[in-house]
Amino acid sequence: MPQITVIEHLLYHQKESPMATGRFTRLLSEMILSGKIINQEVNKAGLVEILGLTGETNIQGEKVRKLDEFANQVLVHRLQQAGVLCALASEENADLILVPEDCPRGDYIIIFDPLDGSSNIDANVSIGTIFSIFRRISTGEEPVTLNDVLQKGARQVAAGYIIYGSSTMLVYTTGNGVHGFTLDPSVGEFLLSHPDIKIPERGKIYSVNEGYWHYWDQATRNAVDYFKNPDNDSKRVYRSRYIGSLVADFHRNLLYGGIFLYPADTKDPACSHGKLRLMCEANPLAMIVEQAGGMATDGINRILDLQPKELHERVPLVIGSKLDVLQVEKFMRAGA
Ligand code: AHM
Ligand code: MG
Repeated sequence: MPQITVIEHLLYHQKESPMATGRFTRLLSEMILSGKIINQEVNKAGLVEILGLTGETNIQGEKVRKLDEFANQVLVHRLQQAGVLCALASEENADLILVPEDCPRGDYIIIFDPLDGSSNIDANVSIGTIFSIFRRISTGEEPVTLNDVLQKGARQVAAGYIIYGSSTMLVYTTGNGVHGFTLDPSVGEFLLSHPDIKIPERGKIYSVNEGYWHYWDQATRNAVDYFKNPDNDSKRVYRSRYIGSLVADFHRNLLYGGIFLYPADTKDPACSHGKLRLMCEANPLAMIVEQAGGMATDGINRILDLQPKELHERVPLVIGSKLDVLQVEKFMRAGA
């Protein structure tokens, strides 16, 4: 396979993708550079004890920041100077971030989780940056409002993630298939390694935190039970795999086929609609999985059709191979 970088790939497919404009290319370039910067810091995570604890000044006289704060600062700083955004929203910031009037601005809005799964950092587990891109609804003359941002996921113009794992990968879609690029550290470029990713129609993996079993409703328990003994057919076996890092669990299931569930539960009133966020986690992964031939629902409804009411709204997430997601839907409808 010839070595093709992300930007070359985007430009090459310019004719097919309305997103391959110079402006979008600029935005993606900033995302790529941010990802490389975050990657460098993530690779040093185990050295924090040696170089200094978070909040302290390290041996080089630099203030040591928590990695998720660091990732957030890098993304906000780099993306807002791309000149193509009017607003940004991050899982780490309560409110919308408007691009200052004295900065060049554009029509795009980006919503991101800067470092998903960051509670796993100390155990050297894969973590990731997830992003979702929209075009504002109002015209560029008017000030951006939350209404410009609270759009259904179906209106996303692009979505992707960077996974910091055994290798670092960028996976993204502009609505024209899903493509994966692996960072070659020797040249510092993301090179096309997984063109046109398709998720198997039925998977062999189910991923859910079964420690919450007692906090689920009966329909959810029935759905998860199914994967332990599918169709009462002892020959078909699902494997249980749960990392507890959404990007890593999703990425594995995307490549191998499988289903990830984070249902609603009663363990925490804040999670009565699940733990994951609609706008910065569920929507972008839902766009990716659909582009790869899979499905994403809240158990019953398509994620991309949900109208967000607030920026940090949470949603139950059932995502992965189509037949597995449909199977869960049957149990959820029966129990509704
Ligand atoms: P975070 O955005 O604070 O990192 O939380 C989201 C993470 C996901 O990566 C993962 O799927 C989930 O939390 C795991 O939660 P739990 O430990 O409840 O299973
Ligand atoms: Mg997260």
